[in-house]
Formats: sequence, C-alpha cells, structure tokens
Amino acid sequence: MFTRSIGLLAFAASVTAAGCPYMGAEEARDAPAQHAGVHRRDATTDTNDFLARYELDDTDTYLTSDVGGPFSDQNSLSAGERGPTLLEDFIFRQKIQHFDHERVPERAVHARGAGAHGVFESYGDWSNITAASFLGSQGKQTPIFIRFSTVAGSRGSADTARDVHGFAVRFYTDEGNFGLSYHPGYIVGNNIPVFFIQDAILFPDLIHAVKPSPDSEIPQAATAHDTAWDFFSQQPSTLHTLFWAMAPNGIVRSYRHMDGFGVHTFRFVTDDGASKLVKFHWKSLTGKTGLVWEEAQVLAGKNADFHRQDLFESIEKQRFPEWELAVQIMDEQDQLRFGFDVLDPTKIVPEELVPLTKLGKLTLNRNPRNYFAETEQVMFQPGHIVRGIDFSEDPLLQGRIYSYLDTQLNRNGGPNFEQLPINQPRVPWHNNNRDGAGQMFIPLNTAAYSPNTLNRASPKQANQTSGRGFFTAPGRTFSGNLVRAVSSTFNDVWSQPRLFYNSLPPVEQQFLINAIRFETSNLKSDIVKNNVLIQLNRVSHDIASRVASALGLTAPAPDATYYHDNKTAGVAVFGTPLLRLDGLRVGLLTTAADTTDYTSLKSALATHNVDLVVVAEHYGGSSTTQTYAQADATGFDAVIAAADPSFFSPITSTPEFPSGRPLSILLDAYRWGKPVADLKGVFKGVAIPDGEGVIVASGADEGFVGKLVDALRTFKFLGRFPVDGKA
Ligand code: HDE
Repeated sequence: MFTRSIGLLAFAASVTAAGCPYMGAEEARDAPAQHAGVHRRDATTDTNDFLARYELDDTDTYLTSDVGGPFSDQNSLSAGERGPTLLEDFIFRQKIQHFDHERVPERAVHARGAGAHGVFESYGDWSNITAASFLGSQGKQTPIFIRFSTVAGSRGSADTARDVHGFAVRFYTDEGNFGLSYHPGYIVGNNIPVFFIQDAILFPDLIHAVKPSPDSEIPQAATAHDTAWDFFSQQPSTLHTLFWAMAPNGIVRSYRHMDGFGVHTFRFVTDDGASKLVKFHWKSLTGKTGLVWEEAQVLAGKNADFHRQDLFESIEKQRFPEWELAVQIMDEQDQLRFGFDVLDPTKIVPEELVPLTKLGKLTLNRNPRNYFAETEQVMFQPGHIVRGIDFSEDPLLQGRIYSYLDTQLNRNGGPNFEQLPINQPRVPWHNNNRDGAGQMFIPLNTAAYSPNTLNRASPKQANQTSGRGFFTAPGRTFSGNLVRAVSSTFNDVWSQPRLFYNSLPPVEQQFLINAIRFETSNLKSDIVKNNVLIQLNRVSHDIASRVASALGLTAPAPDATYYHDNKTAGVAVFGTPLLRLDGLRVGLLTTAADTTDYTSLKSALATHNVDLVVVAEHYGGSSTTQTYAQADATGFDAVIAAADPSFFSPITSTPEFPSGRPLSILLDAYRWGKPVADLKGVFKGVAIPDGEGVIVASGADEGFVGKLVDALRTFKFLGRFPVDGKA
C-alpha cells in the first residue's frame, strides 16, 4: 500500500530488536519484511496510536550519542584534572549544542496551550451534505489531535488570563489531514464565535495592540492597557468579540467547560458539487461554566497550569471530555438574508434563525507523551481542507489560509514541518515537492515533475471525478472591480454586541461591565477612555454610563442608531446546570485530630466522578489529602466546613499554614459563588448567610450528598453578586 520510505524506520528495521534505539523490541520484531520504503502501519488498523512507532524507550539501555555509540556524559574531557576542557570533546559539544538549540520560536499568538489526542465519531452518513469522508458513515472513527490555548500570553503565561481561547482540532482523516482551527470560545459558553476584525490584513495591528508594551514588555497576557483599548475604540469591529471576552465567556472553568466555534462560514460540498454554507460549533458535553474574575486572578498566581492540569488529569483518570460537532447549514443564496453578511466574522448566526444539526462526537482519550514533540510541534492550518469542505470568501479566513503555513517556516526553519510525526498525514502522500531542511524521506521518483512519461505519469492528478481529489465548489463565482475596502455589508458592528448584551442575565451583564471597568481603570490616556465610552454608547447608553461612573467621567448622550431589544439564546455562561460533574473537587476543611470517617461521602461523590479533598494542618490524619499550606479556595468547586468554629478564626497561631487560611478558604469560596456546606455550626460565626448554595447539615448523609451534588450542577450562585442599582 505504501510507496514511500521513512528513513528513520528503515534504519530501525536494519538493526536487531534488542539494540534498536528507536523501536520497542516487540515493534522491531513485528516490523514486516521491508520492500524499499514500505514501513508505515496501515492507518485503518492503527487509528489511535499512530505515534507509537516514533516513541523512544530508554529502559535498560546504555546512554548513547545521537548516532548510537554508547558513552558516558557526566564529565567533560580536560587536560589534567584542573586543566581546560578540550575542543576534542565531542561528547561535551554534542550535549551542549543540542541544549543550546532546544527551543523553537513560540507561536506568535496562542503560545500558551495544552493538547490531547482523541477520536471523532460520525453520527451518520452525511454524504447528502458533504463528500467529507470522515462524515461518510455512521460510527466512522477518525483520530484527532486538539490544542486549546489562550491568545495573548507567552508560552509560560497563566492559563486563567482573561482571553479568547483557542480550540484547534486536527483530524487525521483517510483523505489527508483536515486542520480546522477553531477559535474557541473562551469560556465556557458560546465561547467566542466571532472575531475582532473583518480583514486579515489587520491581524498584526490587533496583536501589536494587545501584546505587552514594546518598551516595558508589560502587561503579560492582559488587555488592561492603553494600546489594546486604543485599538478597540478606533476599530469598532472589535466590540462584539470584546464583549464576549469581557463577559464570563473570557474566563472559563476549564477547557472542558467551554464550547468551540469555527467562527468563519465554510462550505460543505457534495460529491456532485452541490454546496451549502456552514458554521461549525463544538458543544461541550460537560456543560459550560466559568470562573469569577478575582478567582481567575488568584489562580494565575496559585496555579498557572490550572487548565492544562484539569485536562491532563481528566484524561489520566479516564473521565474523557467530549464535545458534539454541530453545523448551522445555510443555502448559498442566504448570504445576506438575515440582515447581516454571513461572510462577516464579527457576526453570529443566531440559532433561532438557523438551528444546529449535530454531526458527530469528539472524545479526548489520550494525553501526549511528550509536550514538545506533540503539543509544541503540532501545526494547525485552516488552509488544509479535505474533499467535501470548501472555504468561503470571508476575508479573515482568506488571510489565515496563508498565515498559518507561513508561520511554520519561522517555527521549523524549513518547509518539511508536515513530516514531523505529529503532523504527518495518516495516509501516504505523493507529490513533487522536494528537498529542504530536515527532509526525512528518500523519494524514489526521479521524474519529479508533472506531466511526465518517465514515471508513468505518476503521481497522477486527482480531481472531482478521478482519484477522489479535492475540488473547489463548482458553483463559486465572482466578478467585480478590484477594491481595497471592506464590504459595505459589514458596516454595522454595533447591533450584534448589543444583541449579546441584551441576551445576558443581569449578573453576567454586571460581570461584563465590571471587566470593562477593571480594564479601562488601568488606562492612562483620557483620550482613549473617552473614545471607549463613545463606542460603548453606540451599543448601549446603559453600559457607557455604568463604565463612565467608575472612571469618574460622563458618558456621551444616548445615540440610538443601533439600539434594539432583540435577544438570542445560549450565549450566557451560567444558568444551565452542568451535564457532567467529572473532575470537580470538593474541599473538606477539617483537622488532623478529627477522626470522623468520610469514606462514604468520598464514595458517594466518586459515583459522580467528583473528588473529595480532605484538608488538615498536616499529613498523618487518617484521610488527609492536602494541607492548609497548599490549599486555597481556587482548588475547590465546593467547600465543606467540618472543623469546630474556633478553627475558622481570622488569625491562627500555628506556623503550619498562613494565618487564617481555613477561614479565607471558606469566605473566598462563598464570595466566588461556590457551593458551601457547614457540618459543625460554623457559618453563623463567620457571617455566611443562609441562601442558595449554602447547605447546613449535622452530618454527611445521603440527603446532604444530594444537595451538594445539585449545588455542584448549578456551580455558581449568582445571587451573591450585587448588580448596579439593585440592593
Ligand atoms: Fe489565528 N493564528 N490568526 N485565529 N489561531 C495562529 O498560527 C492568524 C484567527 C487560532 O494551537 C498562528 O500556527 C491570522 C481566527 C488558533 O497551534 C498564526 C488571523 C481564529 C490558533 C495565526 C487569525 C484563529 C491560531 C500562530 C487573522 C478562530 C492556535 C501559530 C486572519 C477561527 C493554533 C500558528 C495552535 C494561531 C494567524 C485569526 C484561531 C500567526 C493572520 C479568526 C486556535 O499563523
């Protein structure tokens, strides 16, 4: 089946199993007798672990040089014990040189992220709408690699920065890789189905404005600075995405608790060339939810890896996160039907206008084995589409098709990045692309051009009718004068931010306003602050006035041109109970001396995949799993007070943990909207009032567990957060 050689594996096949540094002994033994170049496993029988052949297992081996000779590398070679190191020391040079070159440039955007392997399963045969083979039959499975990210921060920045969250999925289809990059939504929620700008040529402007200041390189992973808001207020196409990011959608509880979106309109094309417009959605099967801002800020210091840890641990514990892939399907002639242009990436198509059709399910079921080789080296390329999918003319998408491929040259130093194990297609590839740094293959065809006769015209050209080739939707047609301008159908950039705002419950509106207050309070320029108020006022006089009051400024007079009362469903983050509680953590605050047996509480929560964390002053108590020195409220989704009231004093006299820590865990959990429970009559003394999400009981019986589990489903109790103008 395969006609191309992988140099590395050819080498592996030529050594004995026991001495082979590149394959496990079993693999080397099982390697088939090799015809020149036939070394890869069959993708159809090896969908889930196609990287296994590249894994290096060092168990019971000798350390070797990069070319395989055993040696020791703990001391450099010197002239005499106290003399200089010799140039001859090739062992020293190889080790240090490799170390010196360990890093590749981080991604220009989306540098901070985490990835996972998984599988996509089609719910049916969708050949009536697309020729894409991964959607071709019920139950068809396609391996995928996913990478979640934030946009602005550098590779070491904190996971919980307020930001749009990347949701990039790479499908290893049997028709070549399908590298759709989704801008995900940030937060749990509808995440962010829209983008800041309408034309890709503005992307460097956006990113330069959002990234840290060029002189001080401050602030990291944050838009609370003048250049960002200067750009936002000068380029009002940013408002809609900005609103989503400032709302709770910008600070998700975890990657598992957010939806994803393709943002752009794409096309589905059938085998016979009929096309429809589609918008891609990933709907979380865990459910959407978010953090509150102060909690996210504290987390940035307490646990910068909060999201990657959640993802990694969920998969390790086999609580596999899942999403459904759905599409909104529209007729070609409906591009302008809804009162906006579906080519405009700053617009959502409300689900009331075009409902979702669910096509299949994505399950993340395997962690990467090496962060660099997999998550850091994986590339996503919206330009890699497969037969059955086509682009739209969205000018943002058009620019991305170029940028993603181009940026890989910078990261990889040459054009052969598709040959890296994580990037390789799972099908053989044949073309006349040749050479370049890091070429890993030995092409046998000496007629590297088309047309040729010397290699029997191969590789042959495939198209719609022969070779199941990719084809552009035959119905696409354009004419017009060359123009350097955005379409006038993209002009209204204020109605949809208002639609978004109208659709939020009052507390989420307040969170959005508070976020804008926080960010704009950090601005130095009064000109920028006033420009922000002018734009906000075009969306809503209410928002502008509420932000202005915090800044000590006056909002402009109402400008009703774009004011309306329309709403759409499904944009809020809170308010819908979680579908699964997998991986949520309940902190039980007790003392090491307490002998109460919480085993049955632990097992009752475990049936919901919820983890009970028992906190005490030190280890040594029967069930302690964390100490107060480690613990704080950011680590728990609910907290139970299970020590005597005197233990929850603002000042505590032990050096084992920071003074007052048990009380601050309790109060922070309450203030951040989490379920809190009292088993020891603690709440009255610490002024936690009765109310929703506050559970008072005398023991952790069945009824208590039921209430706690229900409260975890609600996740955040929004009644605890004040709203402007309301008591
Ligand atoms: Fe990206 N974007 N982007 N972007 N983007 C990159 O590509 C770019 C946009 C998105 O986990 C870069 O390989 C331009 C929209 C994700 O590796 C770069 C424009 C959406 C990721 C790039 C956009 C995205 C990237 C940096 C304006 C949502 C992370 C490294 C047209 C639909 C992928 C890389 C990963 C990464 C360019 C706008 C999503 C520089 C020019 C809209 C999820 O090529």
